[in-house]
Amino acid sequence: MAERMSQDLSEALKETTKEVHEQAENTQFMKSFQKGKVSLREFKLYLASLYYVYSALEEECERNKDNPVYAPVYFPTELNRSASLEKDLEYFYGPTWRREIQCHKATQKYVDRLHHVGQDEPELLVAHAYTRYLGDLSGGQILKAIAQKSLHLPTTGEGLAFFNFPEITNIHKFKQLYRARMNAIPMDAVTEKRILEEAKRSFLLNIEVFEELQRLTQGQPSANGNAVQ
Ligand code: VER
Repeated sequence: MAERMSQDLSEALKETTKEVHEQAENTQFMKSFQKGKVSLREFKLYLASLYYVYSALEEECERNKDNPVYAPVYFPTELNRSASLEKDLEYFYGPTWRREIQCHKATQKYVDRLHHVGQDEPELLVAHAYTRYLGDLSGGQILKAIAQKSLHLPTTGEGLAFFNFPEITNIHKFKQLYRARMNAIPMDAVTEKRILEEAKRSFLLNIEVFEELQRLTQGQPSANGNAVQ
């Protein structure tokens, strides 16, 4: 506790989420993703789930853009993912994509939490933004290369807009700026502790989404996105 109070939020977040990060990396879904064994069907469901998550996250970021507990890390031009996800979903599902996707239970639970936080506990929103956006700017870049290769996607980047951040010229520098901005958010020790807990919670919500995705696709392995049998 005492040492945490003198530590920057960015360092505390990294340290506190180390274990859940490992847990997330070791979910069956992420393990097969890393091995290049993700099927098109799984990838499509993953993007659909992310679409609901980012729509909720970005709606709440918008709501709190002038709130001092969130404003320093409000970077919509650089970070927003919902428009990129819409493009990817259109690429994979076609023009009727909105009617083809569904918000499954674990995704809905995550979405509900994001709205609750954005509306009732906005000081915790930074934890959710950290987990997703810094993750996308880190491991996400590894996953992009794997997805492109294993799903045989065009090198022109179609279907992979989610992983591209055209408004960020230097990812490393941007992450440093983001950390500095997180550290500049004024907060007391109790709030910092709640943010750290919320970050762990957001990882767990992601893990539940991956586990659900795995269950949804179990028994229906397919390389081309069509159900086998
Ligand atoms: Fe992670 N990640 N990650 N990651 N990540 C890094 C940093 C980082 C990696 C690799 C890396 C997730 O999954 C993966 C997150 C969040 C998340 C590296 C640095 C791999 C290879 C995978 C999956 C296979 C997931 C699922 C999440 C969250 C949902 C964050 C927040 C960070 C920044 C840590 C910090 O504070 O610097 C190589």
